[in-house]
Amino acid sequence: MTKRTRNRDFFYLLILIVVMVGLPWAIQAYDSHLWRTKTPAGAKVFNLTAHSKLGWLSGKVHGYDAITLYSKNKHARNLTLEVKKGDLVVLKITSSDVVHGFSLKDFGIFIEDGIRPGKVVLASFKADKVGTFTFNCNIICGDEHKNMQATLVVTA
Ligand SMILES: [Cu+2]
Repeated sequence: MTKRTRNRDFFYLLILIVVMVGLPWAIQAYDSHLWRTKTPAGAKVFNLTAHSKLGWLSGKVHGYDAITLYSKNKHARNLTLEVKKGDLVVLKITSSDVVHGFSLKDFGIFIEDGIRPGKVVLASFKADKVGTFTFNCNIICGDEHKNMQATLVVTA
């Protein structure tokens, strides 16, 4: 191997590393930039994942993680979200398996056209009343559909 081919190989390796590190970074940066424009400053942002067996999970959970991490951890299921009165709440909702819906009827939010795996649907509202509210799935998604309920607590 001559010095010249070694330099060239090194150059290509460098490009490969830049692409492999830079591309995910750029996608991440672009993604968070997009979300920043959609979520006003000061908003309480929650990630929610719907799962047809486990209910509402906290965070953005992939299907395989839902099964391995959450099936043993009952506390992770059907979570409770807590906010204060006056908070602007943004829910970033996704699915880990089938098509789900979302309804939080006390705040007039109904998503019936589907929450699909790999897609994030936004729901935002102002928590303008104190109390304990239930949100659920409004698309029949399986045997456990009726148990897909979770709680929003708005404190004074
Ligand atoms: Cu569902």
